[in-house]
Amino acid sequence: MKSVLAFSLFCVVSGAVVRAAEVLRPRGVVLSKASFYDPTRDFNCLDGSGTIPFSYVNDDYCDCQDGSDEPGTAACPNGFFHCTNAGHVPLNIPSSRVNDGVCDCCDASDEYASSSNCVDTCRELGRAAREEAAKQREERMKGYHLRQSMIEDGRKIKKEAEGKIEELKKEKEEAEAVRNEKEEVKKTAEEPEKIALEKYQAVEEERKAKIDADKKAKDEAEAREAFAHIDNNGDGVLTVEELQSRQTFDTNRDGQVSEEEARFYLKQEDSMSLETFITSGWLMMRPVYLMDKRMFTPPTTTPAPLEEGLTPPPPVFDDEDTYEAEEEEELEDFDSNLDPEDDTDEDEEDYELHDEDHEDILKEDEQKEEEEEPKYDEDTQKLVDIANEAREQFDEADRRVRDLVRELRSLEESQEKDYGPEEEFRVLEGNCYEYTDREYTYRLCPFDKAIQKPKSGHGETRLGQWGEWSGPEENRYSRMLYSNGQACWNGPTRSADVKIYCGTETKLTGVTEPNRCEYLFFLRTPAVCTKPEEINEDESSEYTHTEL
Ligand code: MAN
Repeated sequence: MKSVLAFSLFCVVSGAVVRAAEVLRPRGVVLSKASFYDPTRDFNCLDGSGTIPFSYVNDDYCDCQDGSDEPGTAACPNGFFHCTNAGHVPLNIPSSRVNDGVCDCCDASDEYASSSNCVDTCRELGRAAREEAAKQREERMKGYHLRQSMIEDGRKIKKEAEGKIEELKKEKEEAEAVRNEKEEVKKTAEEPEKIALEKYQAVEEERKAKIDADKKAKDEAEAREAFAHIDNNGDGVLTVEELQSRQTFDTNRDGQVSEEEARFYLKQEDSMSLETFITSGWLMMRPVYLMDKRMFTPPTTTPAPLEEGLTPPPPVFDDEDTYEAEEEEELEDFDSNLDPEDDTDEDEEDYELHDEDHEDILKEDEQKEEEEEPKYDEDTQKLVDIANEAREQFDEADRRVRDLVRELRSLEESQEKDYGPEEEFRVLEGNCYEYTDREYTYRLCPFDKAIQKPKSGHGETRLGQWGEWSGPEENRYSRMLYSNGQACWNGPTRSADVKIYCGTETKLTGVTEPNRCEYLFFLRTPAVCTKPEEINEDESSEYTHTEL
């Protein structure tokens, strides 16, 4: 069957596309191949597999191996039918779809001999498609313009950073000079100070030794006094029975001092001599003993072990009321024994040391320490003051140098990063973008890190640190890789691959985990918006013929 369609041919004349002439071509042939189908000559199969009379073209019998003799029928299994789809986009469909009852071409040309009643919808579809394309193009254009300002801003930041680096380098040099100067001053001031202090060294050692000895003597006196108090019969030995007679040692507060409780304080022995009491027993009993003497606030944690394997059980209070009632009785007894003049009617508040009391004690201690500070003669003190001042000044100058070095290093590191061929990504640094799915909130801080946070619960999982651009060679800046994240249980260290695509704002639009602990982020940003191609009005017209 021969079927030939008249069609328009376009040619370009001085840059404008104009309709030139009409050509004839068989049904289903793309315009660009029309010249191969010349009705005045035999037809050469396009693959060169044979030559047939032109009348065999579209005669519903497949002659050529490549199916090129049957562009408009379903005769060749490997052939293609071309729909021109005037008004929309041309299309090539497999020959088998010709006249199969399904409308494949919007111009209905594939169903010319079927009962499917296809209608030409190309104009409407084409219009809608063009509108959509125009919208997308507009977005792209907007993105492209935004990219230009990102480039501008990025370059500006880079330049400013360069300027800042120069400035910091100068400042650092100056600061180093100051520091060296201060170091000299310090050394000079420390020399005479050292000599002057040498003569105080022996005095100082003596003073410290005296403090230690005083403390030891005080502790021992305190121990002896307590021993005498507990040693009911005054025989110089503490026994299980004597400890049992003192409610103080009822550590579990069950109302009685068991043998076990008593023996604990006697280091598991039946008795304890004064000597052992002074060297170790007192250390164990002191906390509970003094607590009852209202001079000690029970520690909230277990006291440190006194000897290996010997940790006194912390005082146990069943409930506050019991403690108070029992303690009151005990304290009365205690007070009357030790300090008969003490008032025994103090209310419960007096059993505790309050924060203010603690502060007072600390202040007192500090004052004592200050009072105990060695005193130098006037000349030595002057030298010490001068050296102290020199040390302070040196420390300050040294700190300044270190701060500058740190600042400089971080700026230089930042300058070394690759922010894209035109610095367009630089403005993203310092910002973070989030995306939340059903389980997690993901955060991407470009050029820094990628994070995962469970929606319920606390803590963050580091998915990776900024690594490198990882797009294909021809489009390297289309992907970022954040690697070396937290190790995955029985798996790799976590990593995040970031796919970047054009949009009018920078936004994280999705995150998936295609493989366990390997994350895929989708980042939209104008930074990758290229300029959309110019649309040639005529090319977009309904008579465009492009082979797909
Ligand atoms: C956490 C999350 C998940 C990850 C598992 C792996 O639950 O980081 O994304 O798949 O750990 O054990």
